[in-house]
Amino acid sequence: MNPTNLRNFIASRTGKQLAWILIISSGLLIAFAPLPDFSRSAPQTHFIRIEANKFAYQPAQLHVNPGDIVTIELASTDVVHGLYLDSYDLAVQSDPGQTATLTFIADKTGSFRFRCNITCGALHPFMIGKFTVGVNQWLYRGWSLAILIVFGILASTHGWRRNNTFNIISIVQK
Ligand SMILES: [Cu+2]
Repeated sequence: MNPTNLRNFIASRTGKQLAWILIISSGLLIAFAPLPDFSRSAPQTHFIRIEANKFAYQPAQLHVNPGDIVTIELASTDVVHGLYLDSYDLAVQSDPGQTATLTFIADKTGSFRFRCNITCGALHPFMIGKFTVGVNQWLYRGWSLAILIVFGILASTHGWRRNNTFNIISIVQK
């Protein structure tokens, strides 16, 4: 579309129509545009100490980038606990007051459960954590879309006329 056509197209719309076109196209952009790949940076080394006691891990949420080298140091503070990482099929176990380490490359992306694999008491099945590899794209996209929706609702309830502060037509025509 050349500049004259674009100008005619814009002039033939009302401010409100333009606002919706703008909002809908931003929405599509947020939902489908590729995000920069943060994981391309050089692999990092993580040393993560996880304390295990009945019936929780501390921390219970881990996040690394794909390709990172991860060492988990499991430290049990009460009874024997284990840590089994789903999908990676890796396990480590630590005796009371002792530590045990597990080193691996985070070469599978996604969110994986880790769980205690040593029966340690009544609530043992609930002793779980989450290991995430990679950028959680949907989190960013979800938040951006939510903000856009609020913006859209505000725009439609307050009206969006040619003389408003948000005067897209005069901005474009200048
Ligand atoms: Cu356990």
